[in-house]
Amino acid sequence: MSQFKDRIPLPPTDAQKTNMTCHFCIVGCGYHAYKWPANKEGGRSPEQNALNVDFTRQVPPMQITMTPAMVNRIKDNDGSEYNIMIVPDKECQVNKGLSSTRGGQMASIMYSENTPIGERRLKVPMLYTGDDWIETTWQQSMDIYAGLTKRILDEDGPEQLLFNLFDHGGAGGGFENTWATGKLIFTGIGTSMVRIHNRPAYNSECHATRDMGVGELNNSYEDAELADVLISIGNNPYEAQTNYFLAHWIPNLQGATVGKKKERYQGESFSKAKIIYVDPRRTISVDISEAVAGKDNVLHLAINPGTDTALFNGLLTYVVEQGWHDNKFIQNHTTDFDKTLASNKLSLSECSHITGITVEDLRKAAQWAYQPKESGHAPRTMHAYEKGVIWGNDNYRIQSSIVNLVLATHNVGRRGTGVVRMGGHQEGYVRPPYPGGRPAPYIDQEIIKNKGMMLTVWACNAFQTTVNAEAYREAVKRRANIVNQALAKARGASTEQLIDIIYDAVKNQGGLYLVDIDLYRTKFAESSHMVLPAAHPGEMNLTSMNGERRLRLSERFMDPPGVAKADCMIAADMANALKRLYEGAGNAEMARRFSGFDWQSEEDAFNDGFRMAHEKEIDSQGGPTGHLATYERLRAAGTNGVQLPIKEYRDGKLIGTEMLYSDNKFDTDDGKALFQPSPWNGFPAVIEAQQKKYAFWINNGRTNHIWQSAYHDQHLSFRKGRFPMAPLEINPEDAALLGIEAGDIVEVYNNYGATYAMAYPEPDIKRGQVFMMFGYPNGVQGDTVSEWTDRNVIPYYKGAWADIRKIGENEAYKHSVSFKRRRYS
Ligand SMILES: Nc1nc2c(c(=O)[nH]1)N[C@H]1C(S)=C(S)[C@@H](COP(=O)(O)OP(=O)(O)OC[C@H]3O[C@@H](n4cnc5c(=O)[nH]c(N)nc54)[C@H](O)[C@@H]3O)O[C@H]1N2
Ligand SMILES: Nc1nc2c(c(=O)[nH]1)N[C@H]1C(S)=C(S)[C@@H](COP(=O)(O)OP(=O)(O)OC[C@H]3O[C@@H](n4cnc5c(=O)[nH]c(N)nc54)[C@H](O)[C@@H]3O)O[C@H]1N2
Ligand code: SF4
Ligand SMILES: [Mo]
Repeated sequence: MSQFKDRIPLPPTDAQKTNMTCHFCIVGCGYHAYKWPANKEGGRSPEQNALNVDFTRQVPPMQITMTPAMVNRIKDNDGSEYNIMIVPDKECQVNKGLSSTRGGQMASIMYSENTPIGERRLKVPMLYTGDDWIETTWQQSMDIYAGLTKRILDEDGPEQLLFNLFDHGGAGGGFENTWATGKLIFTGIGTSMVRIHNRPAYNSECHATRDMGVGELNNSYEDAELADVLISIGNNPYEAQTNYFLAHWIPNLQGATVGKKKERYQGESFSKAKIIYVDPRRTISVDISEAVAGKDNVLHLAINPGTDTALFNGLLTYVVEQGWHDNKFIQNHTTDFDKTLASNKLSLSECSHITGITVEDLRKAAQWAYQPKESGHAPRTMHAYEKGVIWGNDNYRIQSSIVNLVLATHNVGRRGTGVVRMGGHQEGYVRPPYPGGRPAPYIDQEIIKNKGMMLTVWACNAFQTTVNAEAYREAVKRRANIVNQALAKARGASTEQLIDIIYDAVKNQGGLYLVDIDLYRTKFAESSHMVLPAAHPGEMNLTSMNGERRLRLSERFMDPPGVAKADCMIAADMANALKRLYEGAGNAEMARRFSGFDWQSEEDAFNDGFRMAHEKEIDSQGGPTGHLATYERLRAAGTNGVQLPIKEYRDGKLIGTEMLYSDNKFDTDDGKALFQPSPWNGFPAVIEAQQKKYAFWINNGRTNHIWQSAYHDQHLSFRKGRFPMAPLEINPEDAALLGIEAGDIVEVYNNYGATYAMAYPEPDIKRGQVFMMFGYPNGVQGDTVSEWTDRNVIPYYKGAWADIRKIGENEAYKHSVSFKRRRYS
C-alpha cells in the first residue's frame, strides 16, 4: 500500500507534472504523475491545486478518479522527500479518464521506503555463494557476467548461452530495453537459444495471420465504437483489457456511438452494436455485456474447449453458402480462396457436433455478423481474439480459420472492422533479426535435457508461468545446485578463479549458471547465482506502443532504488564489459560485435534502435519513418502520443496511422492477402489421453485484481488478502460431490504435476470444468500443463485436464476472504 491510508494530499499548483502510460496491460492508459516536495501541499480550491479541481465542495461524480492508492511518498537519491500522485488523464483517448484496479494503484507500487514494496525491491546486485546471498557491486557482477560469457562463447560457442527474455512493451520492456537486449544477444553474442517471456521458444504468437499478410494490430480502439458487431474470441476483455472494454466497447453496446456512426456511414444502416463471445466459460465480460446491452444483443457461444477451428470453418462454409462473402474483394485482393474453402468445408451440423453449439446459435451468429444489413451493406464486424486462441488447441490453425472468415467477409481494412489481438502487454519491438530459424528451438526442453551452460532470465519468471512447469523447475534447480556446490568451495577466489570454478561445473558436471534481472527476488531469482536490480517506468524513460499501435513516452520522475538501473543500461554494461575483455585479448572482430553501446541514457538506446531502425537491417514496429519520433516530440504528444507507423511530422505534430490495410495492400510479396487451408484436426494425442483419464478441464487465465505472476500484488495486503492462494472457480455441484466448500484448499493433479488452489464455487462455471488463475506464487497452474506445442512451438496453456481433491481448510482464510460472487448480476 501507499503511505497514505486515510487522506489524499493534493499537488500544489507548481507540482511537477509528467506523462505516464500505465505499464501493465496492452491498453496503455494515459496517466499523469505529479511530484512535489513532501512538506508542501496544494489547497482545496481549484486555483490552489495542480488538478484544478474544486475540492471545497462535493466533487461531481466521474469528474476525477482519486484514491489513496494513487498517492505515495518517495525519496530521491539526494535524500529529498516528495509526494507523488498518479492519476488517469481525461484527455487521453485511450482511457478517457478511467483507471482500472491495476493501473489505478501505480503510485502504490512505486519504490517507497517503509512499505512492503520498498522492503522487497532489489536495490543492489547480489551473488549466491553456494549457501547464502551477498550484496556486491555492478563492477564485480559485470566482471563475472562478461568473463563467464566470453569463456563459454570462445570455448563452446553461442548456443551454450541461453536466455529467457521479455519481448514486449511496458514495464520490463519498451523499445529501449528490447533493442538493447536484442543488440547484445543477437548481434553481440549471436545465440538462437532464446525463449520469450511467455512461451518456450523465440517465435511469434501470430505466425498464421502474419503468413496470411495481416498484421495482428490493424485497427484503432475507435473501431470498436464504430462496429456493428463485436466478436470476442477466447478473450475476457473486462478483466484483461479493462479500459479498452469500458471506454470503447461499452459505449457502442449502449448505443452511445450511434451519432458517430451516422456521421461516418452515410447511406448505410447502423444501430448500436451486438456482441458475440466465443468462450467455453461464461465470463464476467459476458455478464456485464448482457447487463449493458440487453440479453437480446449478446450471444455467448459456449464452445467445447479447443474446438475453435471447427467453429470458424463451419461459419465460413455457411456464410459462403448464403452468399454473404465479398466476391469482389476476394477476387481482387486475395489468393487461394477456393482451395481453402474446399479444404475447410464443414457443415453446420458437423460444426455443431464438434463445438457443442446448437445449429440455431451458429446460424444466429452468422446472421448477426455477416448477413447484409437493411441497407444492403455488409455489417462491420470486428474480430478480437486473445489467449483462448493463442494458447488454444493449435494456435496456427485457429488463427488461420479466423482470418479466413474475416478475409472472405472483408472485415479488415474498413473502419469498424479489424481482426486483432486484444493483446497482453504493450508492444515495443525493435531488434536485430533472430539468428535462428523456424521452428525455433524449444528452450525449456533443451534445459530439461541438460543442454546449455548459462541461462540469463530477463524480466520474466518461468518458474510460475511456463508449461510443464514442475519438470522445468526440477531441472533448473538440480542443475543450479551443481553450481552451488562448486561455489561453496570457492573461498577467497579471484574473479578469474571464480569463473574457472563455475566453468568447470557447467562444462563438466551438467551445471547451469543462472543470472536473473528483475525488480524483485522472485522464485526464479531465489534459485539463481546472480541477481541484478532493474528499474521500471517512472524510474526511467520508456517508450511503448499499445494495442492500437499508439506510441507514448513514459517519463522518468523519480530515482530507482539503490543502484538499480534501466534494463537497457544493464545490457549496455554487459556489452561494454565484453567489449573491453575482447579488446584486452586483442580480438578486434569480437570487440566490434559488442560495440555501439556507449549510451548515456535510455534516450540514446531509443535513438540507436527505434529511430534508426530504417537505416539498418532490423526488425521493428517503428516503420521506415521511425526516425521522426524523438523524445522531445513524444513528450509534446503527451498521453495521446502517435499511432505507428508515423506518416509525417507537420506543424509541430507527429501524424500517425489509424487503420492498416485500408488500401487493401497486405503484407505479402504480391500485396494480396492469403487464405490458408486449416481443416479441423481434433486434439493432440497427449491431450486426448488426458481428457479420457481425468475428470476436469483446468481452464486458466486472468483475474481482474491480479497482474501476471503477482510480482507486485503478492506484496500488497489488499491484493494478497483478496486472493491468499490462486483462486479456482468450480461449479457448486461438482464441489459438493467432492466435498469441497468455499475457501477449501484443493489439489489439482495429473500426469505432469500437481499444485494447490483455493476453491471458489461459481454457478456460471460448467460442470466438469474449472477456472484457475494462472501463474500465482503459491499455486502454479502451469505445473499441470503438458509440453505439447503446435508446429511453431506455441504451447497449449489452456489445455490441461486433471483431477481435483480436497486437502482441507485454512480457518484464517475462511474468515478473511470474501466468497461473494464476482459476477455482476
Ligand atoms: N497456465 C498459463 N500459463 C501462462 C499463461 C496462461 O494463460 N496460462 N499466459 C502466458 C502469458 S500470455 C504470459 S504474458 C506469461 C507471463 O509470464 P512472465 O513474463 O514470466 O510473468 P510476469 O509476471 O509478467 O514476469 C515479469 C517479471 O519481470 C519483473 N519486472 C517487471 N518490470 C520489470 C522491469 O522493468 N525490468 C525488469 N528487469 N524486470 C521487471 C517482475 O518482477 C516479474 O518477475 O505467462 C504465460 N503463462
Ligand atoms: N487483470 C489482468 N489483466 C491482464 C493480465 C493479467 O495478468 N491480469 N495479463 C495481460 C496479458 S500478458 C495477457 S496475454 C492478456 C490475456 O487476455 P485474455 O486472453 O483475455 O485472458 P485469459 O484469461 O488468459 O483467457 C481468455 C479466455 O480464454 C478462454 N478459453 C480457454 N480455452 C479456450 C478455448 O479453447 N477456446 C476459446 N474460444 N476460449 C478459451 C478462457 O475461458 C478465458 O476466459 O491479459 C492481459 N491483461
Ligand atoms: S486497463 Fe490496462 S493499461 Fe489501463 S489502467 Fe488497467 S492495467 Fe493499466
Ligand atoms: Mo501475455
